[in-house]
Amino acid sequence: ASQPPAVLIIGSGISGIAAAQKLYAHGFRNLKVLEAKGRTGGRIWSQSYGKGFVELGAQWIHGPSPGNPIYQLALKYDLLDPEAMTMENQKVKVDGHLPLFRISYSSSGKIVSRELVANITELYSSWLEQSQSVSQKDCDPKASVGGFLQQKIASKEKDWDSANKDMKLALFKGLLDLECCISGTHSMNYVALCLYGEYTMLPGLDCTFPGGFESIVNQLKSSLPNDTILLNKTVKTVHWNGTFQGSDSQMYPVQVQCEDGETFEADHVIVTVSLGFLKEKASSFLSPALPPNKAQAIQNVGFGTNNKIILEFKEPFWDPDCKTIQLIWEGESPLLETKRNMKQDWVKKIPGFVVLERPERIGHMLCSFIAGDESEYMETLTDDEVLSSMTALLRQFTGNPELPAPIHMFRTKWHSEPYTHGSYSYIAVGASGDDIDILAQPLPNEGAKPLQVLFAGEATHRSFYSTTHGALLSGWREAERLIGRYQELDSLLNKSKL
Ligand code: 6YU
Repeated sequence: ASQPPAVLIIGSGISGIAAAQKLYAHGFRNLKVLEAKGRTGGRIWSQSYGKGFVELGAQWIHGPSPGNPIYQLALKYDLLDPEAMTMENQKVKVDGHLPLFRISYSSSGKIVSRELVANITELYSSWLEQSQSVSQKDCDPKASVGGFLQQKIASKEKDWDSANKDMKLALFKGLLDLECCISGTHSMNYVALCLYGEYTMLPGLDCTFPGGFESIVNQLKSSLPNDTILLNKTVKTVHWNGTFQGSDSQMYPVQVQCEDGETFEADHVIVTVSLGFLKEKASSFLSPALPPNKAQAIQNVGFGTNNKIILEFKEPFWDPDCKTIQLIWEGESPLLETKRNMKQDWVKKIPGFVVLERPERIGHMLCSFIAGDESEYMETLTDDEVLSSMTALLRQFTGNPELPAPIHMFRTKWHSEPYTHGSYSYIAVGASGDDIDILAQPLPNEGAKPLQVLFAGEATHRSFYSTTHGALLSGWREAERLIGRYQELDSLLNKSKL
């Protein structure tokens, strides 16, 4: 009897686990997942705290509706709160519109008029929507989303009277900084305008997992035998297009070499490491090296940093119905190039805070996001330095020098995480949507031993890149590629028997 194919999956994020779960369900029994870290989940990382969880990575199901497989699985496994499961919730069309911040403070410690904030947010959202529907045909490939929005702002600026012109510009700057967090980039000037519409937004009001985002990873994992996933197994090099003898004396085209010296032979390897890791290590990670078009696509597609700084307060200083707090830096403008003194000014990139849900379980928490170079600079500071900057920031904006300091802080360092090296991907100026498809192409695609190295992970999904649902679908896609290949082989075999 022929041997069952040996499949290795590198990485136990949602894409790797999803690939393993699908392959196992289709009868693939010679299966291992190699994970560099001491935990599974990758960029889904729920830290237990108090009686609940704090999300250090993915937080919301983006677009919880029938087209979202994360949502479908969460329903199947009963992982959501009842409100998140209503039809009403699933039908909300957000279309990328930013929710209006509940309260907006300026850097001089004043509350900014709600009407002004609403007008600017509305204008901004309508331009952002336009940027998502720019026709690819007439679009300058060098154009950026930031440039498009700056042009719109500049064209309106002339009509603004001097009374609140500076505040309007500062508001736009804050919204652009927020957009940097959403896109995981230093500047929206890096994000390609022509392809901005490729990212598909699903309907539904974003929701969270009461038992942590990791509960979905754990559900998928539970269908696999315990010895499938090997933790603390860092892959150094994937040797492919070779002939390697396995411990069972069979010959295999691929050998995976780990940092600890252990080797694994396989017929197929599914690589799910982040694009950030590939950007750093692609030249030594695969041998023979990647074909030039794939190496180029790895460079072209963007991958930036978005971090969280989560603060716990003994008592909330915000109202019970407050869900978000906006920070507006007076004097900042999206039309001026800012060269920051990082030490002093890194906090200026923080657009605001989200009030975390379920305070009865985790305490009174505010979560801020920070993207780009300032975010990477923040990673180099000590906890004490970050905490004291955040305390000073909140005292300045609330105008209350006595505001009690947070009692606890979590902050992420996604750029310094060696096995992620950033947060998530975006389509950078100079990249094309085809680059994402090139990232997803298996090696080799044809020949006597095809599909030796396959690629999954969020950055390989053309319309849902940067999300957990994109990552999950990419894992299933590569599993199905292998399943299809063996179904083809089986039917050929059966025909030849007739
Ligand atoms: C979402 C959200 N969300 C916030 C933050 C982050 C992300 N995302 P993994 O990296 O998980 O797995 C690879 C594994 O491989 C990993 O375990 C490694 O340790 C391992 N590995 C690496 N090298 C190895 C080696 N050599 N050997 C062995 N193992 C190795 N997504 O749906 N909702 O709210 C957020 C957020 C701070 C960091 C997010 C969110 C992104 C997801 O977390 C991410 O895509 C997936 O988890 C990745 O899974 P994976 O399996 O691919 O890799 C218009 C337009 C704009 C477009 N953007 C829209 C915005 C969407 C993004 N939203 C983000 C917002 C938040 C808050």
